[in-house]
Amino acid sequence: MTVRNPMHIATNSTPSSKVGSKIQNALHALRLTILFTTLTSAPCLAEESNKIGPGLVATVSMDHNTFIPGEITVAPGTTVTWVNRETMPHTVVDTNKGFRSKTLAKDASFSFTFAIAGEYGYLCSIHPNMKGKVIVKPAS
Ligand SMILES: [Cu+2]
Repeated sequence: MTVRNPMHIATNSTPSSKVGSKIQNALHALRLTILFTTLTSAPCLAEESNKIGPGLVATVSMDHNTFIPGEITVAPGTTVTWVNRETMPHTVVDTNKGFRSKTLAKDASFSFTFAIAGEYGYLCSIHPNMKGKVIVKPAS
C-alpha cells in the first residue's frame, strides 16, 4: 500500500506535467515531420539543382502502357529520365541498341544522356506496342 500510493500519484500526474507531455508529443511529431520532409524533399532538391546546372534534363513518364510524352525533342547533352508511374513493369529499349534499361517497377527510373543529334526510337520490350521517340537536335 505504501508503494502503490506514490505510483498512483505519478500516473495521474499533475496538470503541469500533462502539459509537459503534450509538448513533448508535439515536439516528437514535429521532429518526425521534419525528418519526413527532409527525406522526401531531398530528391526534389537534387532535381532542381540539375535543372539550374549546366546539364539539361527532361522526363518521360510511363503510365497506362504509354510513354508520356511519346515524342520529345531535346538539345544535345540532355539527360532524359524515364519514370514508371504505374504498377505494370516496363523497360526502355533503344531500337538501335544505344541504351537499354532494366525492368522498371513502379517509381523506378532510368536515365540516358543524349550527346549526339539524331532520332532515337525506343520501345518497352515487355509491351512492344509501347513506343516512343527522342529527337535530339540543337536549338536552332
Ligand atoms: Cu511495358
